[in-house]
Amino acid sequence: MFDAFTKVVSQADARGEYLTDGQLDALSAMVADGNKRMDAVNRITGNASTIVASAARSLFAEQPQLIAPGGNAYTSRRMAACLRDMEIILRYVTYAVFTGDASVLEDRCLNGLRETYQALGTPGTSVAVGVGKMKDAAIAIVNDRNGITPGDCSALVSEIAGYFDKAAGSVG
Ligand code: PEB
Repeated sequence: MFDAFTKVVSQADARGEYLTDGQLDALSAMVADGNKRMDAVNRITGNASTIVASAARSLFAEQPQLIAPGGNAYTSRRMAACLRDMEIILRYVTYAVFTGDASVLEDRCLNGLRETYQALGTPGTSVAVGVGKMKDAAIAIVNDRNGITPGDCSALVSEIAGYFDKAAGSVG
């Protein structure tokens, strides 16, 4: 598991080289914008159950077969497993946003997840749609201009979007 700092150190060490100016500049910019990153993590974490619930509601409205008898989220046991899975994925996305690196998400959550869903007979494409809906909800919350000092968060938001896309792409 890497963060943005240990990732570049590991890459540099593999080549036996010092950090480059470009790497130092990129990490320095990340530190300078650290408050935005922490605010984003805080907002997503603080609204996690709303993000999961609204994404799940919208997924089931679009794909009602999931909650119909015989569906993959039918009976409260499977529904609970589904909501839990979405919450787990969202939690790992917040770790990736915090560390500025996808490796924690990849290693501890996404690695083998497609195969797990195949073995369970759970439609990964539907999970991917749910993750996409969490992405939209999370980004709307991060981009909310209320109660903050407004600034340019476009780079951070596209980084966050990338983590959700990575999660969706690895199951769908
Ligand atoms: C992954 N999900 C399920 C299981 C596992 C995971 C390992 C099997 C064991 C169990 O039921 O608990 N666990 C989960 C995860 C990590 C982990 C992400 C990462 C670290 O450790 N059903 C739907 C939707 C979708 C869904 C499409 C969006 O209709 C999910 C939610 N996951 C779902 C369901 C089950 C499941 C298990 C329904 C139960 C499947 C079953 O028992 O039939």
